[in-house]
Amino acid sequence: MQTSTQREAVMKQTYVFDVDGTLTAPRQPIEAVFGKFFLAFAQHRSVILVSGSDLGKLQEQLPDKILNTCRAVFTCSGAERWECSRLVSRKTHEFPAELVTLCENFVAESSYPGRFGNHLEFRTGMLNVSAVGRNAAVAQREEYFAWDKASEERAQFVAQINAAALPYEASAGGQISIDIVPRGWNKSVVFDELLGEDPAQALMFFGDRIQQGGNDRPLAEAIWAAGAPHEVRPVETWPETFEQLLLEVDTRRMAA
Ligand code: M1P
Repeated sequence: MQTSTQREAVMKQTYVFDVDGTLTAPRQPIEAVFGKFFLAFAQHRSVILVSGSDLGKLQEQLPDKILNTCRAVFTCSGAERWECSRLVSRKTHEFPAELVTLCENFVAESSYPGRFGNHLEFRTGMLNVSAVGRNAAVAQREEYFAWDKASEERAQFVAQINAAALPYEASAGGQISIDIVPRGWNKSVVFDELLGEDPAQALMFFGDRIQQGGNDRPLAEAIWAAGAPHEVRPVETWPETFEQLLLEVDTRRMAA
C-alpha cells in the first residue's frame, strides 16, 4: 500500500493563481522581469488562473503569450473558462431588479465624495459594484482604498448582502469594488471543476484576498477542507508571489 508521501509524489502539481494583487498590482500590467519568469514557469508546469475580472481586463494586464500558455483561465470568478483564448464554458445569470436597486442605493448613499463613473458593471454571472466607480484613475483608486479601509464601507455592504434573504453572495475583490454572484458561483467552483476532471492532481493556490470577505476565500476554504496534498499560499503582493515561486523552483530542483 502507498504511504501518503508516495501518493503525493505521483500526484501532478497544479499551480492556481489569482491575478490582481497576486500576479500584478491591482488592475496594472505584470512587471516585466516577473512576467518573463512567470511565462517560463507556466511553460514547464500546469498553471491555472482564476480572476474576478473578465478576459478583456486580464488581456490588459497579462500578455497573450502568458494567457495562452496557462492550462486554463477562469474569469468572472469561474463563470467563464478560457483555453488558448477560446471560450470553453460560460454560465450566465440575470440579476433581479431588487438587487440592482440595492446596489444603486449603495452607490448613491456612499459618503465618499468622489464619483468617476461606471459604478455597476454586469459581467458573466457577476455584478461588480463600486461607489467611486471603475473609471477612477490609479491615484483615485488608492485614495478610495485608504478611505474604505478606515470607513469599512465595502465590508459593511458585503455583510449586508450576505445577510439579506437573497440567493446572492458578495465579496470585496480588489481595491474599489464589490463582486456579487449567485450563491455558490464563487472561485471555489474551480476546485470542483479541476478535481472533477482529474483527481490525481495537487493544487497549490496563491491569492491575496484570502481573509474573511475576500474573493479568494471560498477557494481557499475548499482547499483547506480537502487538506493535503492541496495547499493555500496567502500573499500580500506580487513580489511576494515572485519570491515564493523562486523558492518553489529551487526546492523542487533540489528534490529532483
Ligand atoms: O481580480 C480582483 C478584482 O479586480 C477588480 O477589483 P477592483 O477594481 O476593486 O480593484 C475587479 O475586476 C474585481 O471584480 C475583481 O474581483
